[in-house]
Amino acid sequence: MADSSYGVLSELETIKFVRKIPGLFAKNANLVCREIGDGNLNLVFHIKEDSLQGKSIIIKQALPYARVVGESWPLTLDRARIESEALMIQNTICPGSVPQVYHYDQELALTVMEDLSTHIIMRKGLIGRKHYPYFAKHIGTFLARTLFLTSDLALDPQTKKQKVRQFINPEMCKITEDLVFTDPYYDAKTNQFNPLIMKEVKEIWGHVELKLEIAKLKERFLTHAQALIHGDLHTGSIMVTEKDTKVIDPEFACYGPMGFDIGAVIANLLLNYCAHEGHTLDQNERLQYQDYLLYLVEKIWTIFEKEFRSLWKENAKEQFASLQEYEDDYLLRLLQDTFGYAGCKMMRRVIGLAHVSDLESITDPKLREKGERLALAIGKQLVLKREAARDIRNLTSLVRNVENGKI
Ligand code: SR1
Ligand code: MG
Repeated sequence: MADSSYGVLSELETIKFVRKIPGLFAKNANLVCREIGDGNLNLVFHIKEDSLQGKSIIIKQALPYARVVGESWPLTLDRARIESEALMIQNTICPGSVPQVYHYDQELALTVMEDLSTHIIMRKGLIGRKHYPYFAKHIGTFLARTLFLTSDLALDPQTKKQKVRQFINPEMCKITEDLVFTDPYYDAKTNQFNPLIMKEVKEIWGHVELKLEIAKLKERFLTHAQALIHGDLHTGSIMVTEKDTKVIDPEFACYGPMGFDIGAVIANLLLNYCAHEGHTLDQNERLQYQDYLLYLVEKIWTIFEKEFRSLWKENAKEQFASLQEYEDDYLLRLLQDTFGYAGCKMMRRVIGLAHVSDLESITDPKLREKGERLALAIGKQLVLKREAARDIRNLTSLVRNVENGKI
């Protein structure tokens, strides 16, 4: 591997690389490295000092293609820059909410960052019906702070436009445009879904009113540079302990609609809700956990709204910010976007290329179809009814009504 050009690192090369970074490990430290990545796109190396209490770090290296598909799907290495710069901004705006970045190497498209081995991927915890008492507070605050403080509400227009330029991320956005907003709504080659739900999928492909609403939401994603969004904020991009929450993987970050991030968190809690139709066969246990998930959804929005309004009062620079009607209208539009994007994100995970392990880990397709059908039905209604939304409780009652066959 030449010093000044990109090359995919082996575990041994990764050890050699970290030894050269000043201040990370002692000169003679005995280092052990393991590639542990199981995501769709990158290599992830865990490097640890081979001693009790030994220090450890993570190195994430972007591959020049999507790992999940292979070399036939080339992908920009610039996503490593986007990720490291987004992490640094998020850590400044909302300290401790993301892994700390120790080093970024442009040539090798890699970021050296804090090891979060004490945390687990939240999706796994939710499949195991775990409770996270601080999660709503943490993620509601993260969303409010990162979205408000990177928007035109808080930044002067010049600074904001420089940030828009810094986070131009066309290749990663194209993945979202295709996989979230386009392919699931027609018979695209990339789609993959359980043949047992063919009828429901075809109903979606033929639903003109629904496709019109998806087209509007896609257009808004393409054109509405509202705030620096994470861009892929599902529960696989969140690591948790009972007391702590860390948001990871902002390689899809770009300027986009705030509701896209809020909707992503909510969609993934609802996908988990649907998956318990197959995972948790004891009805009492299932209903209890599903109630908990809906409680989380309401609490996340409530905390988000409270924090967003308080940032508005204290930090808004926009001249019209003192107009109470503008603040209320802004929040209402955010809520409606949240409904819409949550709906899109639920349907894409059932029909499109990339699924979620909440549903995929139900190996029997007959058992899985119930949750998949429910996810499609909820997703569809969230998109169709979004303009009628006035309150987050409209969302949780929509979920219950769909489940009870009332809509
Ligand atoms: C090829 S990438 C597929 C999906 O994985 C990521 O987590 C994003 O959600 C993307 O759409
Ligand atoms: Mg990711």
